[in-house]
Amino acid sequence: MKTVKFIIVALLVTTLRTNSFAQMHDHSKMDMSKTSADSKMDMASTKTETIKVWGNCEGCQKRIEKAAKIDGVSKASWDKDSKLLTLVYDPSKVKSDDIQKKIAAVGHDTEKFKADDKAYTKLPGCCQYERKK
Ligand SMILES: [Cu+2]
Repeated sequence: MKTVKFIIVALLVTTLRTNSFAQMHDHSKMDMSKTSADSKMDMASTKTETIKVWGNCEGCQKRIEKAAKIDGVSKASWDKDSKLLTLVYDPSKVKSDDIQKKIAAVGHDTEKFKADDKAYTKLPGCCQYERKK
């Protein structure tokens, strides 16, 4: 009788262990699928926008892109020929206006905001683009 009891207990313990391992596996699978679902949601919630930003040269490009890359902005790329800034950002974290204000603060006019006068006059000569009225 003792042996039979021992076997039953041993079987129970083994079964319980297997179950808990299986559960752990399930949890990790669940977490992984949740993470990938979340990143898919992030992809879906980004917005791409092109705005005009006044400037002249490569120095302007660096300044504009640096100023635009605030929290929530995943891409900022300005073209000195077309004067167009392509932004990819998360509209739940940051607004286009906020990004444009940052660019205006470093001395560059945008579609919506006029550059800070002091910042503009401090720009290197090559960067002093013709300002809009
Ligand atoms: Cu410049």
